[in-house]
Amino acid sequence: MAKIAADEAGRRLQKLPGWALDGDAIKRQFTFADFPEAVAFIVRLGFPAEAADHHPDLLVNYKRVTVTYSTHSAGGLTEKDFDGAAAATKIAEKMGGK
Ligand code: H2B
Repeated sequence: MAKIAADEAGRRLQKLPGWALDGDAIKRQFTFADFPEAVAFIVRLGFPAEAADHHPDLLVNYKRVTVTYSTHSAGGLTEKDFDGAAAATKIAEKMGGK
């Protein structure tokens, strides 16, 4: 899978509010109503991630979940990371995550 250059990554991030470049990755923190909702978000995101064979790094702090995507095999960002970020955003929004 082809790596996406930093300038192109910046353009794509404009369509993903809240997401930011973090080195070779993109990252966003979502806040949910409570801890179980934060964990439910992770479980829900797990299914499309597994289906796509593309797995985010996930960090839970109480009701906040930080989602980080990069393509390890490419050593940077690829299309799959932006697809994952869009999927995570959609799931979070459906759950009332902010
Ligand atoms: N997820 C991410 N984020 N990057 C990868 O390079 C990657 C992955 N590779 N999930 C996949 C699994 C690979 O290890 C398997 C064998 O397809």
